Parts: sequence; C-alpha cells; structure tokens
Amino acid sequence: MWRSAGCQLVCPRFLGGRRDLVKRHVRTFLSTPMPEVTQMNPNIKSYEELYQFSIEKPEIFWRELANRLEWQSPFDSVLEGDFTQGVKWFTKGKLNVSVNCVDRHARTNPNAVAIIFEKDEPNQHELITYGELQKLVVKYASILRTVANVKKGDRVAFYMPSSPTTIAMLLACSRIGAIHSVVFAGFSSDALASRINDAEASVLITADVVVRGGRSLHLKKVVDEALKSTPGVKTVLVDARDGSNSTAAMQHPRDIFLHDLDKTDSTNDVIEYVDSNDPLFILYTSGSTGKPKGLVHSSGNYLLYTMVTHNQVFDFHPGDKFGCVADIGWITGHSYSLYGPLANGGTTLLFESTPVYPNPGRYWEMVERLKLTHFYGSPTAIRLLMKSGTEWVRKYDRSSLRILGSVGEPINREAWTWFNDVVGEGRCTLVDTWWQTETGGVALSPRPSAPNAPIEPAMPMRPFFGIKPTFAGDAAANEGPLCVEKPWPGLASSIWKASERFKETYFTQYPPYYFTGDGAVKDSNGYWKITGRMDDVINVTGHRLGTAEVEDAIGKHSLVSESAVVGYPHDVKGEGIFAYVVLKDKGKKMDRSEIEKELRALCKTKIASYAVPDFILFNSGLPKTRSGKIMRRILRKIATGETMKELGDISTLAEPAVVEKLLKSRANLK
Ligand code: 6R9
Repeated sequence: MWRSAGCQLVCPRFLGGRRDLVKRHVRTFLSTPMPEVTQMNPNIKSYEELYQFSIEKPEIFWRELANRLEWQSPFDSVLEGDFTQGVKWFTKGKLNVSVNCVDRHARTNPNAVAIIFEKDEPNQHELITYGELQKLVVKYASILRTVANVKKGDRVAFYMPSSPTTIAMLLACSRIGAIHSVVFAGFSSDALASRINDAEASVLITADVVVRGGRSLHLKKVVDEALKSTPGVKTVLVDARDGSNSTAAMQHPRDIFLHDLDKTDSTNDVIEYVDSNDPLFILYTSGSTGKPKGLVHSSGNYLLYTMVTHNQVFDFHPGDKFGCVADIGWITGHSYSLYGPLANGGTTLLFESTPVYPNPGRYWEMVERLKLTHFYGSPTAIRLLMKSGTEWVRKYDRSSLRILGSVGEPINREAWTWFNDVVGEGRCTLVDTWWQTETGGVALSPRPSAPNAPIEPAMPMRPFFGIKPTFAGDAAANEGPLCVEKPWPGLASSIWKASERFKETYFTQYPPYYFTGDGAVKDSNGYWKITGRMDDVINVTGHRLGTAEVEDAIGKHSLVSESAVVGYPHDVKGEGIFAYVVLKDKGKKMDRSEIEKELRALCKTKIASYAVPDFILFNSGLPKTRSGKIMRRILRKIATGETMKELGDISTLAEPAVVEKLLKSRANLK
C-alpha cells in the first residue's frame, strides 16, 4: 500500500476511516495510491517519481494499470507504433466495455447505486442500481440486435438527453460491439443530419421530448426534419417521456417506441468481445474548418484512461457520489458521467436540468439532497451563479463535498476563487482540469500532485501520469504551442473515415508531437497554464465552435458577399461571437435589422442556439492583406473595443481605410 514517511500520502480511507486524523483545513494531496505500480517498483517514493516512471516506462506503467479491467483474452504487447505511424495499445487483448462498466459490479454489488438521475423538476431524482442497470443493458442490447439488426461495427446515432435510458443504450451498443455517435441534443436538424450521414448510422435513438428548465423541447420534431436527408437511417427508437401518452408523430415501420418493445426476448444475452483498439464511439467536435471532425475513441484504451483519471484526478473512492453536470452530448459527459465512474464501480449523476432552474440554488440544493462528494462543472455556470450572490450557495449544506472540478474552458481567477471559497468553503480541493475531446480524459490537472504542494488558482498545473507536455520540443521555452511528446491510452485513434486528416490536423504541425491547438505558458514553478486556442476555434459557454462553421452558416444567406467571425472576451460565456458581414450590392439598400434577424436564425438552424452571434457588424469590406488574407488579428481587436492606436501595424493591409470605417461602426454598436 502507498505510504510515505510524512504520512501525507496516506489516503484517509486507509486510516480506517479516521478522517479526523487528516487536518481538514490543510489542503492535503492524499491522492489515491497506485499499488499495482508502486509495489513492484519499490524505488518509487514520491508522486514525482511515479510520474517520471509513467513517462520513462509507459509499457510497464499501463500494463500494471490495465489489470484494473477485466479482459476476456489477455493482451501481449502494451504499446506499438508512434504518432506518425499510428498507435496501438494492448494488442490481441479482448474485452467488453459493458461487462467492465456494469456486469462485474452487478456480480459483486448488485444493490450499489450506479446512477442518480436528477430530473428537471427538483426532488424528482431516481436511483438505478448496478443490478437494474445490467438488466436494462441486456434488454436494450437484444432490442438493438434483434429489432434494429445492429451488428458489430455498425454505427448507432443518439439524439438524447442525459438519462438512464441513454446510458443503458450506449452501454448496450458496446455490449454488441456497435459504435455509438452521440449528437448533442441542442444541435439543429441540419447539424444532426450531417453527423448522421458522416457516420453512416443506420439506427437513431431519440426521445419524444426533453424538459429543461421547465420547458419542453420536442426532439422528435427536430429528428423528423433531419431524417428527410438521412437515407441510411432504417430504424428510429423513441424513448417516450410520458410512456404511451406520447403525441410524437411516428412513421411506420421506421419509428418504434421503446415501450412497445418491452416484451422483446432478452434471455439470449450475446456479448461481443472486441479488440482493445476497436472503436467504442465517434464524437464530433469543431476544428478550424467548417466541417466538424468525428473523433474515434477505441474500446479498452479509452476505458482504461477514463477509469484511471477518474480515480486519480478526483481522488474517487468506493461509496463516493460523483456529480458531473455535463451533458452526455459532450466528451465530459462520456468520460466522467458514464465511462470513468462506472468502470470504477462508482455512483454517477445524470443531470437533466439547468444551473438556474427553478432558481440559482439548484446545484447546491441537489448537493445537499443527494450528498454528492464531487461536483464537476463549467466555469460558465460558475460565472453565471456568481452574479446571483452567495446566499444561494450558503443556504444549503455542502459538507458532503470533498472535491470540486472545473472543465471546458479557461477559468478566470475570480470565478476560481468564488468556486473554491464560497462553494467549497475553502476546505474542498478544487481542480482545474484541462483536456479535449481528442485526449479522451484529463491531461493536465493539479492532481495527482506532490505532497503538500499548494494548488495555484485557475490553472491546471501538472500533467497526468503518462502525459509529457512540451512547447513543440523546445525544452527551454516557457510559452508557446502546447504539444504532447508521447502517446497515452486516452488519445483518439482517428477521425472517422479521415485518417489522413487526423494525421494532418494533429501530427504534422510540430512533428513528431501531438499538437493540441491550444497555447500555454509554464510559470517559474514549472506549472502549466492554458492561454487559449491558437487556431480558429472559439469557446462559447464551454462549447467548442469553429468560426468557419458560423461563417458557413452566414454565407448561406443570399445577400451575404463575405463574412468573418471572431471571438471576444465575454464576462459570463467566456467568449462571445462577433460576426463581420459584407453584403452584396443588392443587400446594401435593404433593411439591416431584417437581414440581421435572418442571419441569427441561420446560425441557429444550421448549427445550434449557442452559435448565434452576439454582435453582427455590417461593413463595406474586411481588412485584408494584399494577398487577400483576412487579418483576423485586427478583427479580434476591433471586436474587443480597441482603438486605432492599439491595433498595431496596419500598413500591410490592401485598404487601410476599411479599418477606420470598422472602428466607427464598432463604436456605434451597443
Ligand atoms: C473537455 C473539453 C477542448 C478545448 C481545449 C481548450 C478548452 C478545456 C480547459 C480548456 C483552459 C481548461 N479547455 N478545458 N481551456 N482550461 N481547464 O472541454 O473538450 O469540448 O473538446 O474542448 O476546450 O481550448 O482545447 P472539448
């Protein structure tokens, strides 16, 4: 067992539950031990040494940890290949993800709670045990196999809220070796259709309605619109919120209510054991171009990484109740509402509501009622709640909380301090976790860390085991493009149907490293802080969005000649969207406010509500270099409200006068 002379490394649980032995006001770093690695390597005496070991001997490190999974047939080599050739982990190893997330816990602990489903209306939570979850997964796997004819490697699309049905269906896909592709249920019908078509999904799983913040959203209607242009979808399984009272329009025989399949025979439980490198899911995310990328995550590799990070970064122990409030439509929902916590046999939360429904005390009332030990959320929500005042937090008992986490976007110091001091009462550990859809799980985070090292506010500080960050190989640099030197099991294996694009996007800019797309700085203590994206991706309310996607949507308007979209700092959303639009001559004489409305509607229907620009500025031209390249640097500064003096050198512009006009129009925008 993990021990150290100073006793700081001994986890409270290993002190026979004597929590009082650990001084509460001292922020300790009693991260979970890693006995499988440390026992066989007695020279490892500190976390730094364990980290070094994970970098120098990744094969041994991950081989030992892989024993935390249940393999049907053992793997031989741990790691083959490199970033440029492609990486394979645990070759020949076969396993089933649903068995690892459900069956093995149902076997030993069937009455343990797997899922707490926190419905939109407060006080309406449901508990699902591992035993119950297993039955559901087996039933849904039978439905997918026998009714929807899904086979190993087939793609199943999801347009679902976070719910136990969604979780059981996702696990059912993994049970039969199918690949799931969840599309965030806030995306428009166009965005849904293009993702379904790219993945060539034959089955879609959806709900008739979802209720969020007391408002009903008719998902099936969006689906019906999308399915007009997805000829490959043969079966639509519909989860009816109000059972047989559903009023959703159904097209027979394609659309089937799940409750009508209740009697499906599920006695024949067929488990498909897959290769560790076989795809588990596709998840689309935004990049520099207009076309979202379908990142592919593989079965055993991804599962191991989410499991280990969930355990180590969040110091997660049996009996803890993990409250990740992210939607299942994003990678955070996949890794830390579903796969990490369930692989660890933990209790996980599914949150259907919003941070302000029915009032800004919702999160903390829920923490009190459910006695959550962990709360993992976004800086945007924290900034929003900060505005409502501390009384909404203080009203509720948060003494069950031990660890707080932040994810999705940079957290500013003010929000971090409020989260730490008000929500966490200064006694919880707050971790700012940096990672990406591509990295599969947390890659930089204050934990695991050296004993007694203080947590610096508002930065992810340290790499996780096995992650070696670098500034493009420049060991002396303390600022630059954030890259990772070596493979780790959580890294996506490809972009769906676009392996060349995968290589080009991530491995050709700073070879032989993985380029994250983010910039970072390293402070004098060697701690990492993210400075933001270095490409044309912006982060709005924690949602990753390509400016090119918004430009494509705006460009669909018949009166638009060209546009350029940039992000600007926004005090709640992190970044806001600023669109510069040049109209065709015909449009110049028309009512701008009408066109503006139409442009906003286009962004909503082509992408999602969060992609609607905060500002639209019409101008006769855009600042371009003589070779015709739009100078986004200048547009970003103008959006921020900077003056001519602050713009820097504009002499390389083809038409410097454009800038004067833009500055004038910007000053008139409220
Ligand atoms: C998990 C997730 C990834 C991008 C990433 C970065 C930004 C995420 C952050 C952060 C600063 C943090 N990001 N966490 N920036 N500090 N703690 O959000 O994945 O949706 O793919 O977004 O989000 O820019 O590159 P994803």
